[in-house]
Parts: sequence; C-alpha cells; structure tokens
Amino acid sequence: EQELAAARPFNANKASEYGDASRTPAVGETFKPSTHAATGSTTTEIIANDKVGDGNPPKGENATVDPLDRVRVDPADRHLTTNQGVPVSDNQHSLKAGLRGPTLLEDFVLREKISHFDHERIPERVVHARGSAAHGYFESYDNFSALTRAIPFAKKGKRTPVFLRFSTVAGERGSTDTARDVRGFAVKFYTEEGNWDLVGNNMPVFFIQDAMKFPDLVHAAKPEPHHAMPQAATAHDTFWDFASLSPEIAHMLMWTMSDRAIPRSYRTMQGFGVHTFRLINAQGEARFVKFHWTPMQGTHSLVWDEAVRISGADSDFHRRDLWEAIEAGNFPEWELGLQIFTEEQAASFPFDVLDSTKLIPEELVPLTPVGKMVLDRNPDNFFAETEQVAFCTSHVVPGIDFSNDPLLQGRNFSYQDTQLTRLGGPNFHEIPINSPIVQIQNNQRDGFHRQAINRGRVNYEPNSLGGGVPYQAGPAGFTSFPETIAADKVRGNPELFADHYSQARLFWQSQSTPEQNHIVNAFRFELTRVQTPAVRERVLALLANVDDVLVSRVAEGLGMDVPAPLPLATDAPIPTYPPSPALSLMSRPGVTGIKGRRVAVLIASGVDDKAVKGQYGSLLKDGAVPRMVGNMLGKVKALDGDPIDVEISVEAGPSVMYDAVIVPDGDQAVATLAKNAQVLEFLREQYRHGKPILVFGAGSDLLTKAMIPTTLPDGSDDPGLIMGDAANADAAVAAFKAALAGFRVFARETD
Ligand code: HDE
Repeated sequence: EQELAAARPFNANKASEYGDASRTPAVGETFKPSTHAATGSTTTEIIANDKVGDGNPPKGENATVDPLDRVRVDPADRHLTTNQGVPVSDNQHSLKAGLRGPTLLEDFVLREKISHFDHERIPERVVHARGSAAHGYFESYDNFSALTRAIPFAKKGKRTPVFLRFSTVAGERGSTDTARDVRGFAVKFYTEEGNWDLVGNNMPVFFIQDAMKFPDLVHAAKPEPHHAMPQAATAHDTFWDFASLSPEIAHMLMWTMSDRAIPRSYRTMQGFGVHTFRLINAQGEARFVKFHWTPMQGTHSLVWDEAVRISGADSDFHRRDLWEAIEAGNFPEWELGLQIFTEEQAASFPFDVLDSTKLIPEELVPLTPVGKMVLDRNPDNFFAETEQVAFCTSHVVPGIDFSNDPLLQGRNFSYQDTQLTRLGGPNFHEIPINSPIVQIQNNQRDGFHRQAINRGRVNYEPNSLGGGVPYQAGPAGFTSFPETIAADKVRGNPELFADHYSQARLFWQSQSTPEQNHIVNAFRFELTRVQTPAVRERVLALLANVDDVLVSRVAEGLGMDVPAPLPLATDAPIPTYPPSPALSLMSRPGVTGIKGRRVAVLIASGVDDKAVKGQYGSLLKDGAVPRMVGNMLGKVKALDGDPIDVEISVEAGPSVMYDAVIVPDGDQAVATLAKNAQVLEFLREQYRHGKPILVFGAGSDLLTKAMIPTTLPDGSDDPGLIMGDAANADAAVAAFKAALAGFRVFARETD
C-alpha cells in the first residue's frame, strides 16, 4: 500500500486531491477532518499557513483553521499567472495591432482579467446585507448530555469552532453601521456531527407571528420602491403604515424604538435564538429551550444623536470596533444561557411559546448558563468568509430540534432557498466557510460549481456495487422529535397569539427612566419623519393599548391628541406581568470593567505630560483604548520639553468616536485648544452624550469656554464630571475609571 502511494503522481499544491487524502476510505473508515472535498485552485499556490494574523489559535486547536488552510492563498514569491496558470509577461498593456492600433480580441489575458472583474459581485442578502463576522469557539461549562445529545454540550471544557456574523437588517451592503435597526446575531457551530446554525437577533422577539407576512414586513421597511429612499431607516411612511395595521408588532416596536436598536458595539449586545427550540437527549427525552447570549462586556448602547453623527464620522463604526478589539487581543465573550422548560410548563404560561412576538420573562424561567463563546480571530478575506457564509435555520444537529413556531417553520424553507440565488446554486455547502469539519458523504451530485470529485460508479443508496456505502446512520443520526399531531389542516393562529399588547407593556414598564425617555424620543423622531397624519394617528392608537403615559408623551411630542385605542383582537382577559428588571440594559453592566472603552486625551503644546502619560499608561493597563487627540497630527511639546505624538486630530476622530475624555493641565495647551471650535464642540458632545470627563487644573477653563454645566440639571453633583489636581490625581483617575465602567451619565440629558 505504501509503495503504491509513493508511486502515485503527487502535486504538493493539490495534496488533498492526489496525496494520501485521495485514497478511497475502507468501509467504515472515516476521513480526517482536513481531507474532504478539495477546493484549491489549480493555478495558485496553496501555502499551508500555521499562523494567519495575530490572535490565531495554533493549528489543531481550532478545527476551522485546518480545513480552511487547504484554500488559503498567500502572495507567493513568483510571477503572475492567468487563471489557467500561464505566466503573464505584461500586466500593464493590452495586445494591440500596432502601438496606436485597436486592441485585439485575441488578447485572452486581458479578456480573462476584465471578465473576471465584471463578475466579482454577487447579489447582496435581501435582508441583513450589511454584516461583519469573526471566528472563535464555544466552550461548554459541563457535560449537559442529560439535556441534549448535541455534541457541543457533551463534556466540560469541550470547544467547538464557531463563525459569528453580526448584521443590520434593512440597510444595503454599504450602509451605515449605526442605523436604528435590529442586529443579526448568527452563529455557525462546526460540530463533529455537522454544522448547527443558530440564526438569531439582538432582540428576543420579532415583528410578526407567521412567515406569510415576512415579505410584506420587509417591503414596508426597506427603501420605498419608487425612489429608493430612505436607506437603512424605518423612519418613513411605508414602515409605519404597515406597523399601524399589524398590531402584533407592538412588542417588537418597543424593542426597536429602545436603545437596543443602536448598540454601542456588537460586543455589547445580547443575542437571542428568538424561537422556542427543542433539546433532545440520547434517551429521546425532549425539553423546550430558548437560547440567550449575554455579553461579558455588558449591554451598552449609543444615544440617538450620537448614532446619527457616527454615521457621518465612521459608517464602519461597529465593523471597525469588532475588528480592532480582536486584533488587539481583547477577545469579546458571551455566555450562553438556556431557558429550559417542559411542554406542561409551556401549557401553563399566559402566552403561547410558539409565538415569536412573546418572550419568557427570566423571572418565570431563569437562565441556565451552559457555556461561553469567545471570538478570537478575524477573517482573512471579507468576501470569501463574511459574504459567502450561508446561515440556515434548517441546519441543526442531533440533539437540537425545531418547535412548530410558524415563523421558524417558514424560515426553515427561506434560508436554504435564498442561498441558491445568492451563492449561485446547490453546492454552496462546498464553499470553504460553509463546509462542515466532517466529511460529507451522500449521493447528491453535480450542479453549478461542483468542487468534490466523487469517485466510483455508485451514486445511489441502497447499493451493493459500492459495498453498501455510505449507509444510513439509523438511531445514531438526526432523529426528529416524534410529536403526536392530530389536527385539521387550517390557516389561522392559536388563540393566545391574539394578545398583542401585554408584553409590549411589560417591556415598557421594565425600563429605567432614561431608557423610557429614549423610547419616547425614538417614536417622536420616527413619526415626525412620517408624512401622512393618518398613519401617525394610527400608531398612536396602537400605543394607546400599550401604556397611557407612553402614548401621551409621544402624542405630546407630535403636537397631537391621544386618539381612541385600536380595537383589541381578543375578548379574553389580558395577562398582566410584574416588571422584569432583566429586560433593562442597565441590569447587565458586564464583568470586564473598562476593557475596550475608548478614551480621548486632548493634548496641545505645553500640556502637563507627566500626568498625561501616567493616565494614558494606567488606562492601557486596565485594557482601555486611550488616544492622544490634538488639533492636528504631528508632535506637541510637553511642559518638560519632551515631544508627544498626536495620534488623531479632532477633525478625523470627533467626539462620538470615544467613550470618555481627559482634559489635562497646562496653561498654554489649554489656551491653544480653547481657540479651536472643534475642540469645544468635542467637549460639548462628550457632555451631552453622557460621557465621563476627567479634568485637571487649567483644563477647567476649557469646560467653562465650552459652557459645560458643573452640576446636573437638578442641581446635584455630576458623577461623570471629575475635577482633579496634582494632589488628588490618583483618586480622580479612580473615580473616572469607575464612571467609565458605569458607561454614561444619563441624568445630564436635556435633549
Ligand atoms: Fe431572517 N432571513 N428571516 N430572521 N435572518 C435572512 O437569509 C427570513 C428572522 C436573520 O448573517 C435571509 O441568508 C424569513 C428572524 C439573520 O447571513 C432570508 C423570516 C430572525 C440573518 C431570511 C425571517 C432572523 C437573516 C437573507 C420570517 C431572528 C442574517 C439572507 C419567517 C431570530 C444571517 C439569508 C447572516 C437572513 C428570511 C425572520 C435573523 C431571506 C422568511 C425571526 C441574523 O432567508
């Protein structure tokens, strides 16, 4: 056998096709993860890369590294070639009939290059087009096999590679990151029993109850079809027209008008599977489950005015934040918590667990923590990975099963279907980022862009000519929960779906005062943009069923009277809930303190460098990201004569790019900064957006110039405005760090 193998033709660049890996496995033998369908190009050198970028786990530790290595291409020290491997002698000039003559059709080098370029784009996702992703792993806290036979939960410390794509929903591929919108939170687990996609959002409920309504919802939310405006925004008539005529949307509206829709970072968002799923153990016992991802970095959001300004300053704000955090080794982490409940419990709830406009209050079914997810590696190539990744809710593994949620059932069709157009055919599972880490074995064949070279004459099952392989896995394979169903074939909804408002009210009543203020402001903003008064009025009529205070505050903001409430869809008694503190962003401050928070240190010549350098270093030590910000790039001369590099100017890195600011001492520096209107604006915005401000000595003159109040609107002390001097520098920095960990001082808001 060894002699035979040595005698075979061997091409190191195509090892997976001609090397050992190409041997037909004996019956019952499984391929090693790295040996499945080769997708390497014949014309480019594939160089196995042990370390791709900082933060990349060593080979073998993260299984996705191995399979992807077979297709990674790094620039090699050799000449250019065509896609057929032909050396290219001249990459500057096309082939012409004479130097001043026409270009020849014969020029296959030019034609190939231009033609490939012409076809570089694929259709963007119809929703969730704008996204950013990263690799990482999920680590199980324990052996949870009593709950589920899903392999990621099989033992304590077990790591399963994941790829997570975050997204906005409504905007196009190049739209801004900080739009007011839901965020996608889609996780692909590469397990030893196939890929499991948990395709969730950063909000635990959804707009509609039945997949039938999804195209209408999306049409209404997307830019209006006649003029294609507005981009990445629901603040227009068609969305609110649809919303006001679909009362089941009430609960989700509360979430999308809340701060959840403008996260500070992908790293500071919760994620939810939304639907009820089933967990099944090896004994076939099933329980219902809801999936929750909780960020260790805390749940934090922007304020609306800030989100709007960020769109202008850096429309890649969230993409950049995620990328930079991972490059810096500040790996974001989430804990996976499960709400586990039985069918009997579900029957006792005052809502239907198949209704995706309802959540299960954590006070009713608490979260069971089962593991953590760490994102520790940026993709090598945006298109190959982030763009081509295909998440499908129908991708489940043994141990995970669906519920009958009519939204989920519809999704199970949609995701597979949409990839056929987006990725050009039925072989999208062979695209490296989508292929499982286990060998694919079946008799599906051919189709556009087929990569696998299936050998042998047998492409059917059962067979005897191929030795009977591959064969059915039987009970070891995926088995659906054998639910008993005896029912009429109907179109309609279960009764409890008709309660549209009780949980919208629960959400509103569970929010802190600043969060409630932001919800009122968001409704006011969006409805002010709506041009049709009747639509505004109908939204108010909907809100009148949610909460009296809410509707009257929104109506006041629009200069309207509160109309009669919309008629209810049910006569049944409406459930009431005690407030659920877990629904407030404030309830999850996180455990990583100031790690990853961005702090601007304003500098100019004459700055008190000793203090500045000390504070800079101490922030760095705690994992924060300080930046020396000045009037313009270059060096500034410090008090002791040493030069300090300005890292970014106030113009290129305006206030909204930072979570806090330090204004140092130094008469001359303060005088220089005070002459710059952008610096004053910088400080005013830091203040207005509730950000901690640490001021030393003469720096307080800058605050006076910027007309920043020294107390809160109610006259009390501002915990985020910290005045330090040389004598109490340490205490001041400690107070500043505490304020930074607390994130924002919303009591300042007067907008
Ligand atoms: Fe999606 N959704 N969706 N959705 N969705 C898509 O699939 C769809 C829904 C979600 O990063 C599409 O590959 C229907 C709920 C995320 O690639 C499409 C319905 C939730 C992503 C599709 C829903 C989501 C998508 C577009 C109602 C949260 C991005 C491109 C029945 C639990 C995944 C694609 C990524 C993407 C259909 C409702 C989340 C068209 C029909 C509820 C995170 O198939």
